[in-house]
Amino acid sequence: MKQQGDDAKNRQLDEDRVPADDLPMTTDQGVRVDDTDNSLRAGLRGPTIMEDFHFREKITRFDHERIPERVVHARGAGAYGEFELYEPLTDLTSARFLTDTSVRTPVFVRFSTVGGSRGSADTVRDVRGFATKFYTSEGNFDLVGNNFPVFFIQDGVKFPDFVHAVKPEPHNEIPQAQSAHDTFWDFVQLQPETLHMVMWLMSDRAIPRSFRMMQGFGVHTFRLVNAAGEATFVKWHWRPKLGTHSLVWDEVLRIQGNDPDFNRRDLWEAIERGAFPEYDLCVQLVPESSEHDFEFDLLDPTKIIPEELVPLRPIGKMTLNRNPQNFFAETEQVAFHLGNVVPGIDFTNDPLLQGRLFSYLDTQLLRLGGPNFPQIPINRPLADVRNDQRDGFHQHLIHESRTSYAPNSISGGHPAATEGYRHYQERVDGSKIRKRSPSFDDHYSQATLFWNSMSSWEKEHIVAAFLFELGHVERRTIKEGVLGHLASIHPDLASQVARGLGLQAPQGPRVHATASPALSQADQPRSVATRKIAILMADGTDAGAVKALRQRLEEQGAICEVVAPHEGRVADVPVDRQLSAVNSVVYDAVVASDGAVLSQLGRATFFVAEAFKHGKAIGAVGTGTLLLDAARLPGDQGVVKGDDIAQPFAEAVAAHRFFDRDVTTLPA
Ligand code: HDD
Repeated sequence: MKQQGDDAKNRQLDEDRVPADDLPMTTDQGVRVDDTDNSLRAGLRGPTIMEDFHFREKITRFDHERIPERVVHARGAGAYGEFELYEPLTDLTSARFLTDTSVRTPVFVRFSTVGGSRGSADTVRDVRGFATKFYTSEGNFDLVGNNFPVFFIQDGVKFPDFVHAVKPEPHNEIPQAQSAHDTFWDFVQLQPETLHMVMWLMSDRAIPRSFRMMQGFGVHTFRLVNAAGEATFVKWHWRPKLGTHSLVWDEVLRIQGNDPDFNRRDLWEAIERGAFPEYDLCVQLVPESSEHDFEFDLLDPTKIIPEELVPLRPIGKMTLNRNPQNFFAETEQVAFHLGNVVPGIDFTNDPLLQGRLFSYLDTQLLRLGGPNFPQIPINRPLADVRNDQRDGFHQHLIHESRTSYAPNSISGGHPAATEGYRHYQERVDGSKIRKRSPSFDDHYSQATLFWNSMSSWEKEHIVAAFLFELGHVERRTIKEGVLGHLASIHPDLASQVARGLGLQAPQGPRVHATASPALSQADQPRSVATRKIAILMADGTDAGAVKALRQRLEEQGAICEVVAPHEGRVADVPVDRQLSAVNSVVYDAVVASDGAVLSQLGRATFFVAEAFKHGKAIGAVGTGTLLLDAARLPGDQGVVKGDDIAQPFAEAVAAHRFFDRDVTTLPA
């Protein structure tokens, strides 16, 4: 079966869609309902009567609306799209969607935070899930990754411990969606395999500007297997076309109140506008013969293969081009499973990967109420499903065959496919032991590599993050334990954190100076496209200048919103947001187009000063410079003023942030 774009999945979903209509209401049994506002009662002021089947059905359905939220990754947002292949990978894999460039494979992606409940804020310091379901013609392939390339632990058996430590503490369920508390840092100090991932968590990667500006990683080493049965190790990478960009911590704290749905809304609005998020799928390939050529173990999920050692090869592009129509039916009920692979893709013995192979199917059985969840529209493969598995809760199909066993001589049955999935024939030989390989022992070298690879502003942000987090830890012994590990990562990191905590950094061993420049976010693709710009206006603004600027920015794909002290219009320009209803934190950049009125308003000067503090591009046209003066900006890096600022301002916005500004004099 060949699929053209996501049409095939669309057509399949069409069969299950219930469009809005204004036909008369019925019960679930199809009986028309004449009144849904009043329960059946004995007399006008009498008790409700049991035989009111409509009341009973309506309330029962309401009582059962919730399913268990995911144990982790409870909060998420999804989108449909398609994957197209750049070049056939026939020498590496037999997977059809990776060998035929004429096939466009439908996908569904769910992005998520990890620690928070379903209703928690989007912009917390956390890992982001990046899970992709490829509906290939050979069955579903799920790439269940994160936006960090490593993980906290090396063995699946530690996952409940880790999750219990980072989740709210069990006695009072505080704090929500935060790692800044004793149990998380206690786990870190006692389990140093977490340290590399903790460095990522303390970096700006943990507060992405957008799901559209975030990398994704399969984390583990997987295998590609070609038609001849030959295997190659592979690491999966998603690279966003818009570059990898982050928010800043102070901004994040304010966004949580201003717009808890910040990342979810951003994804939704971009797709509604037709600004479809795009990601390259890249692979790092290692021949089986080179398995032991590295200083780390390829099976250790707390290690990356630095791009400088094994370059990334882009093999295809994913475009997200359609929003779901029903959050529950699609985004909540989607069930990912690391074990969903197609011929040509296989696993390795990474003990974390192996643990995950058990957990995902197990969790879906509870969350989705039984073994028939693959029949739910969002989970249903496009490939035909034929087997003798039957019955169970919520079976939707009526299997007509009189036999549900194989082999059978009565009604055909399902013969084994000649070209079915064949597991890679890896030779395995060993004694049963509960022990980790010594090749998993080094917990510091790559944490140091990460630190060494950061620019100076990224290092400052990491130190500030450690201080925020450890500043929320009550027990001094835990802080000291963490400091001990930081000293083994880098003396500069340890001493700066120790100073802030008023503690002494212990002496660590000598650390290496190797860096991997690809890990830094300092040099990213730049684009003004989809960046959100606030244009501050007030009565008296030169509307002509604003319109001209807006047109030039929008031609390049920017999204401009007019923010003014009141709703309605300023001159003949419609106001999008009222100044008291928004804050600078939900924008990427600000243009001041009036100073006469706005410089008298504390809210307006704060708007500009705050945007400056968060490193954002600031523009001024006309009397807008007066507003900048009133905001007392302590510098002019990324500040563009003049009559024709469109081009230089667009370039400043595309630069994302100006982190080298000295903002120490601005209020915290
Ligand atoms: Fe997991 C959900 C990613 C380790 C057990 N995981 C889940 C999701 C993502 C990841 C993106 C959300 C999927 C969705 O949107 O529905 N998990 C990872 C990555 C890991 C990882 C990249 C390490 C490399 N996970 C991991 C381990 C275990 C689990 C070691 C258990 C042994 N993960 C689960 C789960 C979840 C889950 C409990 C919760 C909800 C779900 O599966 O569907 O089974």
